[in-house]
Amino acid sequence: MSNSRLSADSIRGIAHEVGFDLVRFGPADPGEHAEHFTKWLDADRHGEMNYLATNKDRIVDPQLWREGVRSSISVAVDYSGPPGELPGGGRIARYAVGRDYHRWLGKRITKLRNELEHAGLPQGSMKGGTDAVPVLERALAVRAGIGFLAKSSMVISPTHGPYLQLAELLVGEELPFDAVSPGTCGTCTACIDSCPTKAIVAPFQVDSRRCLSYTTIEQRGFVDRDLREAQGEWLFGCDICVEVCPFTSKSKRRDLFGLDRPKDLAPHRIVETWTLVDVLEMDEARYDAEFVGTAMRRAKRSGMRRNAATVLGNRREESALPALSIAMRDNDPVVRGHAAWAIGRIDPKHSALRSAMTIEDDPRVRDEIQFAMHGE
Ligand code: B12
Ligand code: SF4
Ligand code: SF4
Repeated sequence: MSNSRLSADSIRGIAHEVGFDLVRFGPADPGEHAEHFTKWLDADRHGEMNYLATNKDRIVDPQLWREGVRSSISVAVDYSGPPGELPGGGRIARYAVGRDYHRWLGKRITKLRNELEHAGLPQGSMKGGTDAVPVLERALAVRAGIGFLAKSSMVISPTHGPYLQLAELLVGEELPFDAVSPGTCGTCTACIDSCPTKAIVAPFQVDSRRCLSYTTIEQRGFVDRDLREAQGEWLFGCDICVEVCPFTSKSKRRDLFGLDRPKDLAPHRIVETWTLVDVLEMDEARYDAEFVGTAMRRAKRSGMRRNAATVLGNRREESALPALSIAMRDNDPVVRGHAAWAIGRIDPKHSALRSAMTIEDDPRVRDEIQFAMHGE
């Protein structure tokens, strides 16, 4: 290793100490993955995530993000654990059940950066983060040997499985790159076959516009009607392509080994105590007070209430009809429209639909009410 007083083993030791389960070194650029990414953008598979297209140049060329970076210290935390389920129904993807990982994982990356500076790496040459960074984190992780790229497009570690949150610190040092990870999907297609919306359109390729992780989190406004039933129980995100993966049960996951879950991953009180009706009914003040510090804030209040209505409809939850009827008079047309859809699934002849039709003036909501009552 050039330009550094630190050995590769010391860097690894510091990163493990800071709290990363996997630490590998690889190139600081995405290599051939850059082309896959630009093709994906060209096919509009990013939907409304315009920040990906806007940052395209920096994403494919990390030198534009921080000049002089040569290596990536790619790290991962195993976030496996029990499914996130609200009492009475509604599922939250595992990555979002605890504190917002952008915060706690971001803090670990900052700590790693500070510790490495303290140990001798020049601070100015480092740039890092997690998720909300203009880098292809999966590409860097694969190139560093954290895991292999699977058909679901998840990076899977043969030892720790797919429940990995990725982060990275790009540095100006020439670190000794690790070997690429062993492991392959072989002939398995379980994730492709099980995806409820057929979002994995080809091996390694996800069309966000169909992925529940996009429609329930990133997408604003109305969700296409033909994707709502497939949303099933999912209130926020989706874990199906990971749950069905054979590497999930084969791996040394934290939960299978009875290891302590870090407190950051402990389920938030919303996940432990709220019902779907609570989510549907929450006002702005309650949303602000309770959702602060959770990754679920990404969906915004409107998105969470929309999702709650959809799941209540999928559950055909008759006891939710009074709350859904009140939601038909909400200020938010997205909530009104999805509440109408949900009522239609439970009781298409319900009086709330007829009375809402007499006063509704938003054409999209009128269309939803019409569909709820008559299926057309
Ligand atoms: C946008 C985004 C999404 C989008 C699009 C995902 C996608 N697969 O395209 C949506 C909202 C759908 C999403 C969903 C999820 N995401 Co996401 N997401 C991101 C984000 C912000 C950018 C990724 C991106 O640019 N996607 C565009 C595609 C083209 O790139 P990619 O996802 O890296 O996929 C690679 C391969 O697909 C390959 N490829 C593409 N086409 C082809 C074709 C061929 C032939 C080949 C060989 C390869 C290939 O090239 C890509 C680059 O390496 C990253 C964070 C980051 N900064 O990287 C997190 C990230 C990828 N997401 C993550 C997670 C955890 C999830 C979810 C599990 C969350 C959930 N439970 O709800 C789901 C999983 C869905 C899935 N099967 O991918 C983790 C991945 C962890 C891991 N072990 O892989 C990341 C790294 C965040 C993090 N810091 O932990 N996500
Ligand atoms: S997260 Fe769910 S919807 Fe998205 S690709 Fe995986 S199984 Fe399909
Ligand atoms: S379910 Fe099968 S095809 Fe999909 S990622 Fe896992 S091993 Fe690969």
